[in-house]
Amino acid sequence: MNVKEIATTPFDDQNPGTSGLRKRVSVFAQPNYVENYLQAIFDSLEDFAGATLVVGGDGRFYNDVVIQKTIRMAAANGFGRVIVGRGGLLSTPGASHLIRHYKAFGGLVLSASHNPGGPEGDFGIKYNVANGGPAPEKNTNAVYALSQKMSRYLTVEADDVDLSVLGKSTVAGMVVEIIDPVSDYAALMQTLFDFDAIRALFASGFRMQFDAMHAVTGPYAKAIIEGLLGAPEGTVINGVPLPDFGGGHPDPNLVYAKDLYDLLMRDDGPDFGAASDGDGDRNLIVGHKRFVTPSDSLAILAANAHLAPGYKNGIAGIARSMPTSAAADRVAEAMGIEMHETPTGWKFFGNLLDAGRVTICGEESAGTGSDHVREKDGLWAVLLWLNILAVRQQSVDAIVRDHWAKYGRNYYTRHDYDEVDAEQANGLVAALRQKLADLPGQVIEGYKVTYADDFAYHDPVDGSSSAHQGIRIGFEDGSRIVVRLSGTGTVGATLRLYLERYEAPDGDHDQETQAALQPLIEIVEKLAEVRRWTGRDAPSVIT
Ligand code: VG1
Ligand code: CO
Repeated sequence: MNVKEIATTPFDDQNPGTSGLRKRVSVFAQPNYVENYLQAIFDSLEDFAGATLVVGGDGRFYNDVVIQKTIRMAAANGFGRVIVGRGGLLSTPGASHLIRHYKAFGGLVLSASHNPGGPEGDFGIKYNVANGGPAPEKNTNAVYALSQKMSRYLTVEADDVDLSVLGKSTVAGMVVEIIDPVSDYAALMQTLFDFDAIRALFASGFRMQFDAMHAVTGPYAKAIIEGLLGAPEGTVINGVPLPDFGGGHPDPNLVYAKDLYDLLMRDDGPDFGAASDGDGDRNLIVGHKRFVTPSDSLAILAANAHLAPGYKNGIAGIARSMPTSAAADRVAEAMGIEMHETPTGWKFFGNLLDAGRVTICGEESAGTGSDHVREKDGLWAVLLWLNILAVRQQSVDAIVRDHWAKYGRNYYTRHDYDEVDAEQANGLVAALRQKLADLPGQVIEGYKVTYADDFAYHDPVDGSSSAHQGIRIGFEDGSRIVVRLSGTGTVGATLRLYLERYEAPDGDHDQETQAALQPLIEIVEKLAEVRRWTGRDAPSVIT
């Protein structure tokens, strides 16, 4: 093999955040930028000669360019085989499954998830390890350190591989295998869910709308929901992945999936609505006249998972990210199983899943998943909901209300302030941190503070620690305020405020969410002084 060693300059950039490196396409398109990052990843790995690497992305602009670079560099660095999804497409959970299924050394997932795509949009690169999950912090820190002192990268001279044709070819001696992105994933889903029961549900006239947002889940949802499960054609909309996601923002929330939400709120709307994000790891669940918050969805899925064949023996435990509401905690308590609170980002669930301590995990940001892969999985959540609906023969609204009547309701909202000046955002957090020690015991607007800290996580499996994961302020009645800065934004800083209030099983479950949380919205303004620090009157996005 004719390996070329090409001189380059250090990769002068910040430490990749919550999920790999995310930047504007214009940043990735700088000379040697992608090469430096990929080489830093490869240099951080050991003993992979001849091993398999899984590569694919959400189909956004620049996906194909980076895949061709990756293939040449993987060959030069000594991989034996690269598995690529046809058209360069792989959803994040799909890639996670392939890494596990084909016992690959790892994988590269090319996506900026829910961030907009296109020449003016964002791109991203994330490395996943052999268990199928995002590289843990010790690996990402090592990649970052190496990226700061790059002096060369390795590549080979070779033509582009035709990504549209299934089958095997070789690049400088390395096997390149183009596979159907959907089939292995669809087979896995059939081992977990009762496809016959869901098929019967659709056959009975149950109506659903799935919005793939012109992102990667289109082909998956069409093959599984309309194909295997027999839902009528047209159930999946925006099902063709486009490099710019059709100009949309592939974030399945109440702002960017508003059309779907509005449809479900109509008297004649369908029974069930769902959407997924750019790379297919998030999910939005809306029943007829009932939006399900991701935190509630996690709790409800955990409480009902045993209704699906893949979980019929029950679940070992639940994990949720720290800002996610405590709704799932009540389910774990009632079931007498382990409950874990981890920092934001899926990488923190990996050890717990590998150790068999938890089966279901979730985040307030519309991510839910289980031990079937090591990423959150949008379609998996949708299929589990469908399986539960098929067995219980109740509406989404009835299931949600039953849940609240049994466990109580955690009113929950997240307020995001996008593209805030980074200095102002850091100033706000630093000032709030200063106040924490004095808060416990204080009564603010009638709410008594029981604890206030900067969340630090101690991984019970490998003993590692992660500090400064967000500010938590807890109140006597179970209410909570969380303040943290995003690790996935690409412009300035994104400030996130998370507010939660608990209402007992026999309490009032019919309040409007923002109204129910108004006292906490006022308390967080008082403590964090968001208006003063950011100059903003209102959040950019409320979910
Ligand atoms: C956000 C979410 C977090 C999620 C992460 C990646 O991170 O809050 O829960 O794990 O995105 O999701 P942050 O640091 O911006 O709050 V995905 O679907 O964009 O890979
Ligand atoms: Co995503």
